[in-house]
Amino acid sequence: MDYQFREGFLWGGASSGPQSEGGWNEGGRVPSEWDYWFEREPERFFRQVGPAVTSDFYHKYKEYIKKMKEAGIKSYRTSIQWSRIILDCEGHVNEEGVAFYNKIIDEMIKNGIEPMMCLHHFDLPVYWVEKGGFENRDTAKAFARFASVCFERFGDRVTYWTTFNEPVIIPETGYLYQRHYPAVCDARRAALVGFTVQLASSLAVAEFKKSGCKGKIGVIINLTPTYCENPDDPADKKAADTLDLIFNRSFLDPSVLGEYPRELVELLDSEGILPEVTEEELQIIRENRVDYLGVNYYHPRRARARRTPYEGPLMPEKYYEPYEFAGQKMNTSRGWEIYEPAVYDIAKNIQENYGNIPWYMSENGMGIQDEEQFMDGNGVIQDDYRIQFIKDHLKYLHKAIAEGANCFGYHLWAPFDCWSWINAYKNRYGLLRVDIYDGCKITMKKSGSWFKALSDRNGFSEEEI
Ligand code: BGP
Repeated sequence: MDYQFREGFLWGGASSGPQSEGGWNEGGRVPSEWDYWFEREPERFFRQVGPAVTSDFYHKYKEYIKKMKEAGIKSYRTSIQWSRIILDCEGHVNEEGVAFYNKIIDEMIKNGIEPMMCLHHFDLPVYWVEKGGFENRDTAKAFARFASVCFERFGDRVTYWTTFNEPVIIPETGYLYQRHYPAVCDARRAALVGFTVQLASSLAVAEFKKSGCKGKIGVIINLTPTYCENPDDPADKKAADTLDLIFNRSFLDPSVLGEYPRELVELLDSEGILPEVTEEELQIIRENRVDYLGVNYYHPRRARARRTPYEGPLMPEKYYEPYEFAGQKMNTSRGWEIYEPAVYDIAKNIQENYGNIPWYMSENGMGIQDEEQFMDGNGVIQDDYRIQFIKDHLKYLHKAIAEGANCFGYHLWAPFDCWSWINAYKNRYGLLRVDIYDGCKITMKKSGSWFKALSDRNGFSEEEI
């Protein structure tokens, strides 16, 4: 075996409640921001496919869990939808929602799959959206109460918890780039939302510590390394460092170190958008650091100093411009660069600057448009490109681990095709194909069989595919 990983390495996959379950108005669930937004602006969603059914995991969870096992998934991260568990701002618990997550957790365990549960995957219940979402500190406190209900009800069987998935996406795409609700561009509101989300995460960590649960609490951060065009040019370097502050360190530092980077505070202050915070809130963040990290990685960011003055509303673009270079490898379906060495750079950064905290790769994957073009005569998607993508990233992870990186697992996004927010089913990521026009029929792709061999043997050889 050329690339052998240690015994017990977590091979698995990730999805989320809103992207997989469907059953949007069943079992007492109340609407989330996605149901609300789709009802108002369906044209924003690819082919107007909304969140009501997604991959129908709500009804077909037994079949999905069985097929995931067949594809070598030994741990599965999904999210508990707040809108399934808590009915209103007063915090009334929906017992039918609790029963649903009890069923899926038990089914995973029965099939030898470790359940890893995340508490927020971009899915705020409407009753909090209407109260200002994460611009309102009450939303943060309510999130912590929801978290404590989950620890109490499921904490006897779930070892790995995470507060938020990609917390930076909430201010970034909802309040700057307009790809999530409320789709506004307002840096002041984005900064406030960013702080409140961090506070919510830290408050949930505090609840976990109080709960006496035996597991671990973490957060999932999308670490997107920024590479600058000319590292010897101080202006280019500064552009990259500024993006690192905004997109990575804004949640990584408070979550792991308990402190915001001084340079980030100065930057927000110089723009006049530093949120007002209390000493008590900063203390909550200081005292409630995570036990471990999930790291999502898809693509790097390329930045250099601006060649032209920036005009427009305050955005990260004020501080940089992107660049492309000859030979840049792209996943043209998704429009994302593929750059595997970043996995090694991320691992080194955690090892050297974040106390080598335990972490796992919680998302990595390749979304392909019109994937049926790769279906063979037997109905099997021949996704050699996905196998190659996984192998090429694992090689760098393997190298980092050999040098001491504290990484304990690799999760693919996603075990089965799922709904991708406004992109709906445009890009397919799964080891298992889901035919959304045929009752969500599930079939194994070539990558599913390959992943099973990878997970069984804890590694792979270079030449095999
Ligand atoms: C991550 C999210 C996932 C998933 C994935 C793939 O950022 O955590 O929810 O959607 O990206 O990206 P996309 O769905 O935009 O193609």
